[in-house]
Amino acid sequence: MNESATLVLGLGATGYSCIRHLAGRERLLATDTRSAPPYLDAVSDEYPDVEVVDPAGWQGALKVATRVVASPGIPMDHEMVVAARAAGLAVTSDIELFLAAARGPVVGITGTNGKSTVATLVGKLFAAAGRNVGVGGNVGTPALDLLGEDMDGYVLELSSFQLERLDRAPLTVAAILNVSADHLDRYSDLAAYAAAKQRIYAAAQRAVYNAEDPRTQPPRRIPSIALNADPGWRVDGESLVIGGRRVDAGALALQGRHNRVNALAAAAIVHQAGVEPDVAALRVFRGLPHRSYLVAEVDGVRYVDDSKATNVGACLAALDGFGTGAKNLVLIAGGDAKGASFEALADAARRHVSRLVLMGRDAAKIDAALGDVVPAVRVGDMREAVSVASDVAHAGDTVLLSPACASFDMYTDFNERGEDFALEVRRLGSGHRRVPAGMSLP
Ligand code: UMA
Ligand code: ADP
Repeated sequence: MNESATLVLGLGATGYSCIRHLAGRERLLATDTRSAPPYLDAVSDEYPDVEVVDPAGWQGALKVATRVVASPGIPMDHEMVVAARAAGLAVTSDIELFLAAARGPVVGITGTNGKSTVATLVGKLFAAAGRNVGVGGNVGTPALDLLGEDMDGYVLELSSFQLERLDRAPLTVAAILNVSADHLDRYSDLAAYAAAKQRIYAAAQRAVYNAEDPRTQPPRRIPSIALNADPGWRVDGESLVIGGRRVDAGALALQGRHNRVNALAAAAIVHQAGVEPDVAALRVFRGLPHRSYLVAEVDGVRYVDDSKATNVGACLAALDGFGTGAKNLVLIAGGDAKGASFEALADAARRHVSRLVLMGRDAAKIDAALGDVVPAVRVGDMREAVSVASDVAHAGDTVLLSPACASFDMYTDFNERGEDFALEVRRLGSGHRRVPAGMSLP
C-alpha cells in the first residue's frame, strides 16, 4: 500500500470493476448518490477493506482521497466531480485505468447508433483472423474486466459519457459511426454531445469515419478511411466495396440497409488495425438481439425487433433500412422521448409507413408530430400493439418495433421491451406461424 487513496464514484458495473482492479494496491473509498446502488452488497462482502461512504458523506471522502474515478452515469458537472476538481484532485475514469494497463492494440468505436453492432462484428472479424480480442466497454462488459495476459488486443464501445472524461486515449484505431440527437437531457445541445464524441480521436493512430456525416470527421493528421467517399470502401447499390473488393450485400445475414454501412465500418476498422477482413465472417453475422433483428415471419409478414432504437436517429435508419418506398412498414413506436422531437421522422414515415401504432408516455407527442402524415392508432400495451399491427399488415409487409424512445416508462430496459414484442409475435397464432429457415424464436 502507498499513500494514495482513490475515491470510486458510482457503485454500478463500472465502479465495481474499478474496485476489483484497484483492490489491494491502494486505499479505496467508494460512494454513490443512490441509497441502494447495484453493487453495494457485493463490494461490502468481497472487499471489506473498501470504505463505503454514505451518500451524504462524500465531502468528507474528498478530504481523504488523492484522486477520483467517476462512473459514466455521473455527469461531469455533478457537484461531487466539481468539488473534487476544485480541491485539485485528478478525476479519472475506468477507461483511463484500462488504457494505462492494456497491452496490445485497442480499437475504440463510438457513434449515436450502431456501436454495439459494429464493435461485436469487429470482434468477430479479429477472431476469424485468429486474434484473441476482448470486446467490451459500453456494450456491456466493463473495460477493466477484459484485461488478461493472453489477450492480443481489445475492442471498446465508447459512449459519450465515457469519452467526455477521457483526455488523450492512445487508440490504435478510432471510429465515429454517426452523430444525431441523443442524450439531450445530459448535454446542453447537439454540438456539446458531438464534441464529447470527437474526443475519441485526440491521440488515435488511425481512424474510420462516415463521409456522409461531417460530425464524424477526424483531424486531418490522422490516416483515415472515409466510408462512402473512399472508392475502395463504400456501399454501391447491392454491393459492398471492401478494400476494393466487391461483395454481394444481399448475402449478409445482417438485416436492413443501415446495417450494410455497419458491416463496411467493421471491415474498415479491422483493416486499419492491420488485419484483412474475412468476408465469410462478415456474411454470417446476424446482428445482436433487439437491433433490427428478424424475429419471425407470420403469414408472409416479417416481424422485426428494433427495440434498441431508443432515439430518433436509430428509428430513422430502420425506416430507411427496411422501407421500400411503397408503405410496406407498420411501425410500433413510443415510450420515453428523453426530450426529443419527432418531426425528423416525417419524410421517411410518409414514404415507408402505412400505419403508426403508438404506445407509452410520449405517444401523444409522436402522434402530434406524425399523425397528419400517417394514420396513427394509440394502444395501451405491447399485446395490443402487436395485435393491431398484425391486423393492418399485409403479406410482404414488415411490422417494425423501432420505438424512437427509451423504454423506462414501461419496461426495465430495451431488452425486456424487445422480449415482450417477441412473446406477442409468438402468440399471434401458432397454427400458421412460420419461422424463416435457419432461425429460431427466442
Ligand atoms: N447513478 C446515480 N448515482 C451515482 C451513480 C450512478 O444515480 O452515484 C445512476 C446514473 O445516472 C445511471 C445509473 O445510475 O442512470 C447507472 O450509472 P453507472 O455509472 O453506475 O453505470 P454502470 O452500471 O457502471 O454502467 C455503465 C454504462 N451506463 C451508463 O453509462 C449510464 C453502461 O452502458 C455500460 O454497459 C457499463 O458502464 C460498462 O461499461 C449502458 C448505457 O445505458 C448500457 N449506456 C448509455 C447508452 O448506451 O446510451 C450511455
Ligand atoms: P448502439 O450501441 O450505438 O446503441 P446498436 O448496434 O445497439 O447501437 O443499435 C442501436 C440501434 O441503432 C438499433 O436499433 C439500430 O436499428 C440502429 N442502428 C444500427 N446501426 C445504425 C446506423 N449505422 N445508423 C443509424 N442507426 C443505426
